[in-house]
Amino acid sequence: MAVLAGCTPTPEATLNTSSAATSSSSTLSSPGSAPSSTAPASTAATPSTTASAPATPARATLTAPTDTATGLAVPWSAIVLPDGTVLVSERDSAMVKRVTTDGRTTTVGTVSGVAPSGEGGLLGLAVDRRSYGSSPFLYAYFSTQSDNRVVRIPVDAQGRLGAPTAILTGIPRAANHNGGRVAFGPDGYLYVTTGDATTQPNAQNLASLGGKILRITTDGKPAPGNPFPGSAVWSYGHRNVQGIAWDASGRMWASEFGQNTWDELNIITPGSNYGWPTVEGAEARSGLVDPVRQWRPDDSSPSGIAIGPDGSVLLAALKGESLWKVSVNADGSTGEPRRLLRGDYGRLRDVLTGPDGNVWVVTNNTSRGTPKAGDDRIVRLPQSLTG
Ligand SMILES: [Ca+2]
Repeated sequence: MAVLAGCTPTPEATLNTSSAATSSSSTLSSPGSAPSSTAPASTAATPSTTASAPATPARATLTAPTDTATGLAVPWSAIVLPDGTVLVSERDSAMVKRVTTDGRTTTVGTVSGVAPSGEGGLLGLAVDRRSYGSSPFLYAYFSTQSDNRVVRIPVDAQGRLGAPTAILTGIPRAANHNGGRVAFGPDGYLYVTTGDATTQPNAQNLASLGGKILRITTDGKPAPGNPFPGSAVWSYGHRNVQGIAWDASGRMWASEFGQNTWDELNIITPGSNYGWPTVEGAEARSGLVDPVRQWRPDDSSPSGIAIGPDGSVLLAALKGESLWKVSVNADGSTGEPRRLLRGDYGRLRDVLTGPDGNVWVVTNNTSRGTPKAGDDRIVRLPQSLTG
């Protein structure tokens, strides 16, 4: 709490200063959103830790989906800093951009060392919300020519990115199945999702970092209490995980791309085997954990996930061009998935609770699919649509 309190006085000043410093790439959109009315809400809306459900203070009222940012090139991951600043990664440009609720977009840095190709490039972003005020670091997952890796990047007082330091290297990389989501759990450790890098045996090989969910310290070491001594592995038997989130009860949820048959939503427990490549989807095999929900890949292909304001799990679906909403009961059981936004915005890459308390989605039509004018975009969704 002390850390968060320390963050609150500066955000708008920081935002404005650095926006001016990098104004060449500024754009204005959403003419209906007056900066003066949205900025205070952005500042006030984020003092929560990852240990609890997303905060829902002073939720901004929207009557319809509203563009927050347009003209992004292959955006991949969007996160909210403790001061309400939203950052988004661009996979192929390796740029990190700041997006404000009133539609301004500025570049805060380009991550060096990224070698984009295929599904690889600059992928996930994360911040440790509890220490960000005293140690402002951004964490990122990206592909080099030879591996995928996690880096720590200092953020200066103007919000600009410094030089990255690699903390975890050697994650298998291929044209496809690179995983790439990173997020701090409620325990304060950094979770990293990887893919099998199209070498299926990686997923069952505990000596490989591929096909896993990893749990590490901010120095990249295996986190204390990991299930396999001396290992960063938290769970295994994954094909390609690109979405993780924790609900208010501390349950960890993960999305996973299927091969031909079943995409998955799993509840992750330490040391568990999620089956790939032995099984795809639920087969009730001894020793393998079944997904709690599954979809045909044409209907879903889920990347980023988030816990929505009402506690549901939200999944951003690429091929399915939808936002799937899965309600969660107190015992962790789930309701029948609801399909939102079907076809409205094309492929969806990520979903988050924005600093205005509403659900935001990030589209992915510029690398695959059919981009509309203004793609790729980040869209704020009204409560009437998402709950
Ligand atoms: Ca599975």
